[in-house]
Amino acid sequence: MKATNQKVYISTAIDYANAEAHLGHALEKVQADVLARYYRARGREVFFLTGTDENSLGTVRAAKEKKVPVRSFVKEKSDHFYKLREALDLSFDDFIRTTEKRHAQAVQKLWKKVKPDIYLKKYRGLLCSNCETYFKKEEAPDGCCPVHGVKLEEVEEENYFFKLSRYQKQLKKIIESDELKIIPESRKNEVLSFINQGLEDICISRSSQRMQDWGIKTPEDETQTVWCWFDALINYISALDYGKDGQKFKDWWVDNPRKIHCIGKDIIKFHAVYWPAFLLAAGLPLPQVILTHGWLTVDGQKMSKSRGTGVDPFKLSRDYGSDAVRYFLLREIPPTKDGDFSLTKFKERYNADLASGLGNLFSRVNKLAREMKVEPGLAGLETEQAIKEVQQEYVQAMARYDFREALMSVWNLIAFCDQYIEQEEPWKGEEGSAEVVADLLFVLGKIAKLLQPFLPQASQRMTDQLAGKKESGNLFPRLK
Ligand code: ME8
Repeated sequence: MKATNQKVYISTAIDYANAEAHLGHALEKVQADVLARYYRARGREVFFLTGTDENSLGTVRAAKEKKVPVRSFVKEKSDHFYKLREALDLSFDDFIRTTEKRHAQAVQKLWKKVKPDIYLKKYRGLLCSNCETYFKKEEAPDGCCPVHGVKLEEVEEENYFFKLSRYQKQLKKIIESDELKIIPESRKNEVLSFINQGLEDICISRSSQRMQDWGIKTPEDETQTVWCWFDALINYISALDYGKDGQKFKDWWVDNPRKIHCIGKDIIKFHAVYWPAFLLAAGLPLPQVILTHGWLTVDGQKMSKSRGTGVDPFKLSRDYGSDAVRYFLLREIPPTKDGDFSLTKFKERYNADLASGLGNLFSRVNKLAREMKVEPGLAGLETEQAIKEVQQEYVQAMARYDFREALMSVWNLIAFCDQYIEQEEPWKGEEGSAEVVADLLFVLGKIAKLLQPFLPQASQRMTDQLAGKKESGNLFPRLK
C-alpha cells in the first residue's frame, strides 16, 4: 500500500461566528473527534480540521446589533468556538477562520479556476439573510426561510452565476455510484431526488454594497462579493494551502482518497451538490464521504440559540466533565438521526452507564486486585473469546460510522465482566481467584483502549492505574 493511502482527512462544518456555541454544534465536533482519534489509534495519519465561518452578512448584522466592529466581533466569537477544544477534549489539527489571508487566497484562486462556468445575470429573488440562500416562491409559501424561519427579503441584483446545471448528470452518477458516499442512505436519496428535480444555475456573488464591504471580493470585480457558501465550502482546501498550491494540498487532498466531511442534515445540499460541482468545475478530486448527522433537539425542536433552546456545552462540561458530555452525545443520540437532550436524560445515561456500569466495574476489580495483590495476566480462553467478539463488533460499527453501536459493543464487554465476577466470585479467595482477577484486569485494559476515542480522559486514567502509575480514584462519581 502506498504511504498516502494511510492518511485520513476529517473535517467538520465551520460554525457561523455570529452567536455562541450550543450543544448541537458540539455533537458534530465530537463525532469528528472520535473518528480522528479512532484512526490515529489504528496507526493512520490524520488531519482533523474545524473552524469558523466569518464572512456572511448575518455576521455583519450581528456585530452591528452589538455595536462592535465586525472584525473584533468575529475574533471574539471565533475564539469562543476554539475553546470547545478544551471543553470537549477535541484533538483537531488546525482551525481555519475564513477571514484569514490563506482562505481569501484560496477562494479567489478557485473562482478563477471555475471562471468558464461563471456568467453575469440580473436576478430577482427571495433571500434569507441567515443562510444567504435564494428561495423560490414555492419553496417558501409563507415567505419565510424553510430552514431558519426568518422573513425572506425580495432582492434584485446583478450577480455572478455558476453553471450548476451543467453538472447535473455527472453529480447524479457520482452520488448514485457512491463515488461520493453520502451517509445515511436516506440523505443520499434526498440529494438524488433534489438533483432529479433538475439543477438550476446558482448565484455565487452578492453586491459588495449590500454586503457592507465585508467578505471576499470577486477577483476581477470589486463591486461583487463572493457568496458566503462558495466562500465557506472552500475552507476544506484553503486550510491545506490550496491558495498557494502547498504540499499539504497535494498530500491531503489530491493524493489522498480518504476525505470525510462531517456535517449536519440542514447543509447537505451545499456539501453534496454545490461543493462537488465546484470541485468538478475546477478539475479537483472530490471528498469521499459526507457523514450527515441529525439535529440535537429539545422537546422535539431543533436546538438553536435564536429559538432560546441552546444548551451551553461549556457549562455542561464544567459541571460533569468532557467525557460525560461526549458520552451522552455519542451514546444517546443516534449518529445520523435527531435525538433529544434533557438534563434528566443526561443524568440517567451517566448514572446507568458511566457511574454504575464502567465506573463500578473498574473500582470493583481494582479493589479486588489490591486486596489480592494481583497483577494483570494473560486472558483466559473465555475472556479472550469475549474480547475478540466485541473487537469485531466495534470495528464493524466504526466502519459504518455508528458510534452508538461501537459503544454498545464495549458495554457488552462490561456486562460480560460483571457476569464473570458474579459467576466466579473471586472475593471468596478460592483456588483460581487470582487468575480471574488477573483476567479481569486484562479485559479492563482492552476496554480502556476501545474507549480511548470516545472517553479520552477516563481511558487515560484507567490505563495509568492499570500500569500502576497513578490511582484513578472514582472514574464517574454518581450524580444526584
Ligand atoms: O451552517 N443539532 O453554520 P452553523 C445538531 N457556517 N447540529 C447542529 C444543530 C443542532 N441543533 N445546530 C447546528 C453553518 N448544527 C455554516 C457551515 S460549512 C462549509 C459552513 C450544526 O453555525 C449544523 O448542522 O449554522 C452545521 O453542521 C454546524 O452545526 C454549523 O452550523
